[in-house]
Amino acid sequence: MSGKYTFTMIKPDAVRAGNIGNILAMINKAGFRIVAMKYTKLSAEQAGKFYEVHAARPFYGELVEFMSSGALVAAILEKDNAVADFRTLIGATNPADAADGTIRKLYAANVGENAVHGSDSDENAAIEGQFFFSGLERF
Ligand code: 3AN
Repeated sequence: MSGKYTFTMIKPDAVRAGNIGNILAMINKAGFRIVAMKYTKLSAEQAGKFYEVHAARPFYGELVEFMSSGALVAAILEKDNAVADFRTLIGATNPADAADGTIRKLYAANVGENAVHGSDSDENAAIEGQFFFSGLERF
C-alpha cells in the first residue's frame, strides 16, 4: 500500500481541449481530496527540470516542449493508497493500452500527450509536490 499523497498535473493538451472540469470531477468522485492546486505554465527550463529523470530518453525534448506549450493544473491529492489508486484512475501511459473508464482512455490522444500526470512512487510524489508548492499553499 502506498502513502496518503500523490501529485498530479492536468497537462496542456487536456487544458486546451477544455477538460479541466471533467478530469477534476473524476478525481473528486474517486475519493481524492485536494490538498494544493494551481493553474500555471512552465518554462522549457522548468519542464526540463521537472522531467530530469527522463533526460536520457529519446522523447525527452518532445516532452519538455509539450509540457511547456501551455497552461496546466498542478495539484497534490490525498487519499489512502494515493499513488497506486491514482495510477489506476488515470490508466496506462499509452491511452491505447488504458482501461475503459480511465482518464487517459477518455481524454488522452497519444502516449506523448496523455492528458494527466500521476506520481509513480511516494518518494516522487513528495519531490514533485515540493517542485510546485510551499507549505503555505497546502491545506
Ligand atoms: P507515466 O506518466 O505514465 O508515469 P512515464 O513516467 O514513463 O509515464 O513517462 C513520463 C511522460 O513521458 C509520460 N506521461 C508521457 O507524457 C511521456 N512519454 C512516455 N513515454 C513516451 C513515449 N514513448 N513517447 C513520447 N512521450 C512519452
